[in-house]
Amino acid sequence: MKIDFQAATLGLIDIQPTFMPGGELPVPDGDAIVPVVNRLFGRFGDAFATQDWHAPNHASFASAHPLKQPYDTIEMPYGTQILWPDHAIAGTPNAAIHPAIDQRPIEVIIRKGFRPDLDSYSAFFENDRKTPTGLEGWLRQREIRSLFLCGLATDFCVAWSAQDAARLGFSVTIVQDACRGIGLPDPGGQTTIDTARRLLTEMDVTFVNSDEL
Ligand code: VGL
Ligand code: ZN
Repeated sequence: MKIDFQAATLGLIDIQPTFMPGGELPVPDGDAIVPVVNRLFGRFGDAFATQDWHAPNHASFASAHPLKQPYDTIEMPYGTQILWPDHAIAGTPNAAIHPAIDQRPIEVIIRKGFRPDLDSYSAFFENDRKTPTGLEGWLRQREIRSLFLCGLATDFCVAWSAQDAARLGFSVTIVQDACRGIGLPDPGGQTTIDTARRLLTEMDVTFVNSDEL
């Protein structure tokens, strides 16, 4: 694959133990991406990372809503919100970037979801799709035009980040063997992973394997 590595950066989305087996919101096989991501650093000049970073009692937690169970939905002022098990509690060890990730190449870390009443899947905007995280400014000032995304989960934070990046005019590639998804059921026997992939492909987001880079 021909890549202008000068203008490309690797984005690590929510590679936190809270989203891995043994964590609070485990993504199946989520820990398998750690060595793949470490190998990818060698190919890119720059890297950023995000961390999901919630207060206890965050509005996206089912436990914050009487009578609600994880994976139920509620209507928030900004739209429908899936309710999750408590996860990514700011400052806890499971909310850290996974300790086996080589952090030397990571130049900036964006934390998201820290407003108690507003969730944030995307690295660019909170779930109202308006409140910016500041990542766009960092990328533009660094003259980065092309993003390669990896992390957890493919169908939520990676997918929403890829969608926003494509809308903002960045060229977006998802390194699929460096991602894992949650896979909630979607209509038509599909999962949220299938739906995300279809939507992103329609938006010209490319999917590759790490050995193609
Ligand atoms: C995520 C659900 C809730 C993710 C974060 O990182 O994909 N998913 N919070
Ligand atoms: Zn979260």
